[in-house]
Amino acid sequence: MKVIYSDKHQAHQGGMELHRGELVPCYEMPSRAQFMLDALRQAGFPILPPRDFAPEQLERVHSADYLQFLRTAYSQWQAAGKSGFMLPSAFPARGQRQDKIPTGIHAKLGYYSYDASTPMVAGTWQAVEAGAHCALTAAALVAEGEQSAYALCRPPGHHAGYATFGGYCFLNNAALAAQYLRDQGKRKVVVLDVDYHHGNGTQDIFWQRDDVLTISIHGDPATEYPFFLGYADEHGEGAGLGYCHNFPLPAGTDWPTYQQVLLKALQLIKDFNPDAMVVSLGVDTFEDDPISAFKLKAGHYPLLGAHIASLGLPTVFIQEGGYAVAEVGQNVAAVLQGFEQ
Ligand code: Q9C
Ligand code: ZN
Repeated sequence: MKVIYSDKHQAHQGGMELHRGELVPCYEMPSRAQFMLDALRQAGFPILPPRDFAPEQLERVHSADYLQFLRTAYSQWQAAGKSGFMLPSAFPARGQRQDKIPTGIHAKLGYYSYDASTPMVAGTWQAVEAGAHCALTAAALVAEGEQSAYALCRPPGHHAGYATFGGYCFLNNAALAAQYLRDQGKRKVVVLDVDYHHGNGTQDIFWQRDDVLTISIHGDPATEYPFFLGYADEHGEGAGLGYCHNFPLPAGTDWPTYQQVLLKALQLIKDFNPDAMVVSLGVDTFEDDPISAFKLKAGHYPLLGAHIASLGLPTVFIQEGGYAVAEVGQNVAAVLQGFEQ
């Protein structure tokens, strides 16, 4: 399968994040993409650049005012006389107004976000837009008839909601890919999220829809990011009721348990009978991931790929998390190789 990659991701280098209440160097760093690119190239996958897409393509899953904010946020920060990375620090909470957009950039950051783990810098928009174009290109290839494609997106996307950033994510690359497949005539699309963290942004975007099924297997939000979504009793709303499924799993989850749950998820997908699939592929389920608590080993990733392939669906893989920097490349390549066998 083709790998879509742009080196524009390098322009996004956050500096520091607030992680579990402590300011630490960003886990989501450029070398992640370099390790993935090296491993995929070595495994023989062809590497292609993204195509260009109209700006309106992003409005299919994000609000216009949010996109305008992302495009201009850093220049607003500079106009306020500030430099370096910027982090939100005040958020609208219970009992406060959700309908007022403050004027200062420091406050706008909080309006459009829900954590302080997602810094922005001067090159963030450039990187994020290129990543979204990688996802859309992979979706276009599959819409045009390829059985699969992989987008090496960095930063990741599945925590980005309709009008919110967080969890290192700004544009929801998986949602953009799923919507693109819908727009190109695939009638039903499933997004299967196997990143360690709940795909809250994807769930948010498709919450009221019955044409895109969202399924996420992840660390229990009672103890794991994003903490405030991803429980098993969330199933969608309105027309979307029944088209969302969450499988929160405890710390220490190993392959036998994971596989059992994966098989349940695959059965739900078969019952839905989609025309195409998007996989939010995080490899932070790895035993040595520094911010996660599952126990998958390198040898399990080809099995994960093979299970996904067993559905026989046209499939777009979108890169999400994975922070054991030296191993992410091998693990991602292993999933794709397992899928192709
Ligand atoms: N107190 C992805 O894997 N941790 N994102 C922040 C906040 C954020 C992970 C902790 C982890 C986000 C795509
Ligand atoms: Zn993750």
